[in-house]
Amino acid sequence: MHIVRYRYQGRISIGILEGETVRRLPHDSMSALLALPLSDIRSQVDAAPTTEERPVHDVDLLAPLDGNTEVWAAGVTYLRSKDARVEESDQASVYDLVYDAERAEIFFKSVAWRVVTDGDPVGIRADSVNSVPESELALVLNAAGERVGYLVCNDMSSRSIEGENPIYLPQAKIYAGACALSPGIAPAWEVGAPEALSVSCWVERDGARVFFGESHTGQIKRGLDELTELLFRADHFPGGAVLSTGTGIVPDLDFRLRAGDVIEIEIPGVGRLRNEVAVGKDAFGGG
Ligand code: DO4
Ligand code: MG
Repeated sequence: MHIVRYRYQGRISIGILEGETVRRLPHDSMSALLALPLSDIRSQVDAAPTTEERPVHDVDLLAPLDGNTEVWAAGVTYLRSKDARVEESDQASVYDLVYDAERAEIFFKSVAWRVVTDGDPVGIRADSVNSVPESELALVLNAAGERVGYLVCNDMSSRSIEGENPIYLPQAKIYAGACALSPGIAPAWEVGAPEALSVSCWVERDGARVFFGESHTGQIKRGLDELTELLFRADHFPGGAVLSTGTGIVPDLDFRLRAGDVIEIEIPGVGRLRNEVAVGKDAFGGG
């Protein structure tokens, strides 16, 4: 079962996708649902009415967020990510330090309207010479910071821009098509053990697989509750938040995404993303 946003005959709704059927929930938006306490969300999802049901192939599944729900991300939470930053950067010590520090790295990633989803293009910046996908488990948190569910996130990143100077991080991480989330939120009460999920990522170019990587959420250095507590420590999220937990898969430094590459990321039990790479902001709308 997944909680989804979808368009049917021009109207955007949120609902429950189960098997081949979408059932509409009585909420105007995902951000309105994420404003509620977890117990209310769970009882409304579990008791979704069957009065408005549609076959999933009759609807367009949309990016899962809207309104004031923000996307944040943690970084350098896996050894592979720390090693990859040390390799790409002239300022290697900041990554060694943050990997072991008490305070994790957390950065703003996207407003809801910039998020793309399965089947949409993902972007690389025209001024980036080395861009890669980052395959991540993302937490979906309500306004109270309770864990509602999980998504697959592709934290598209420019290694060359961040590698030049870590202070360029926002430019390496926030641009058109940089944040992809799988379309359905897998409810936390159905996923079971989020520390026991496998993550895989592959890239196809001209029909051939040019990259494959795997990781496991058990390899993460930080606790999921620790990352959530840090995000909520000093701010309010009235429409909830998505917190991507960092990547354990980084291609070797000589791998660079190109226009037309197709990236697939899968976390069994959570979701899947398949996106073609586009270069520059013109492939993406303005809102
Ligand atoms: O420090 C840069 C961010 C790293 C990141 O996004 C990750 O580890 O996933
Ligand atoms: Mg990342």
